[in-house]
Amino acid sequence: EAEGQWVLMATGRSPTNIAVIKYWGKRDEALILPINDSISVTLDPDHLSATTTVAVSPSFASDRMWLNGKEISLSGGRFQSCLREIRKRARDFEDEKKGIKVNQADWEKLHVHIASYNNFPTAAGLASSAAGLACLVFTLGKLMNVKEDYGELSSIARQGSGSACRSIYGGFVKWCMGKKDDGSDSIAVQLADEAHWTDLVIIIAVVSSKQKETSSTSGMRDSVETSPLLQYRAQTVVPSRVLKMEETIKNRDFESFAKLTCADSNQFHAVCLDTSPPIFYMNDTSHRIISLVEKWNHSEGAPQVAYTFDAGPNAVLIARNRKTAARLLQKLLYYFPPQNKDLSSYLVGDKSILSD
Ligand code: 2P0
Repeated sequence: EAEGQWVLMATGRSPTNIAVIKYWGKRDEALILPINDSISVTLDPDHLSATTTVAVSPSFASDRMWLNGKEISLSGGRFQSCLREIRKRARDFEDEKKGIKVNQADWEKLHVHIASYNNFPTAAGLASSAAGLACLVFTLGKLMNVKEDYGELSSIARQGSGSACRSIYGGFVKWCMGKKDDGSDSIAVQLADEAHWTDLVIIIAVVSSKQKETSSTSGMRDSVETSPLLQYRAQTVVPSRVLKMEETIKNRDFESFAKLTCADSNQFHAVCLDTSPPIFYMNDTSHRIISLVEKWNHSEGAPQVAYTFDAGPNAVLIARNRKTAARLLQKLLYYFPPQNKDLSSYLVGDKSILSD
């Protein structure tokens, strides 16, 4: 190889995360600073994850990115923020065997090529920005020999997409809204790792695979500007709910976990309705799934399944254990047989529960 024609590469994988206490509303649009804390559970990386390879070479003429094999524009401010923040923290790198040496200052001039894949159908209408941006930041950091801790990486991922900061860790994660104007304390922390509560099984029922009509970014902007309920939620409801949820997770208290998770999902969608013009993310099928779970939980005398819905109609169902998950799957397949194209089911979790 001619001198200067080397390529350095790094590959990483990040799963998506599902919020059980929702983030909805920013106090700073550019830095992506939220108006309340949020808590999420990160999925197993075998399902719903992004895999990203980043390469750097003196022969690259510009920064470029491919998503699922198709080139996409890198001109957006959010991508540029993540690239800039990682480049700022890049360190000297040397591979003596290959004779490659990159000084701190060189990273500013070198261009990157990024290839990212999602291991789930993009058409399934499931959020992918959280996994994608977390993965991009983490992998770029590895490539550029960044030594910052995970909290710092989470605050960089946050500038790509708010919810991405929570995908830096596995297990249960809290995004602390922070107090500062520069966002340096708006970071994610791990509440419990992925080995803490392994009984839980998550099933995602794809109600519609259509692209959502209102993006999260513009939806939450409208809510901040018009919803009185959002102010009440952020200032009065979420702070105490976050404390309760932290206790609940620590104690693996499913009953309390399910109550808080369902209540928070419902309040988030109430905020959407309280927005002008109102935002409808759930549809009739979503509502029927809620009724099914509520009735079942009531008839059992204690919650068996928690539901939560994000900025779309798909149901994320969290079963207390594998046995319950198998029963849930049976009910879903009975009440929502997946013959209709709009009602196909996409299952996340241990596939073997089907044969239990
Ligand atoms: C969450 N959602 O906490 C909430 C619940 C959707 C509903 O975070 O503008 O894609 O990139 O910060 O992170 C979706 O919003 O929005 C989201 P930006 P993001 O998971």
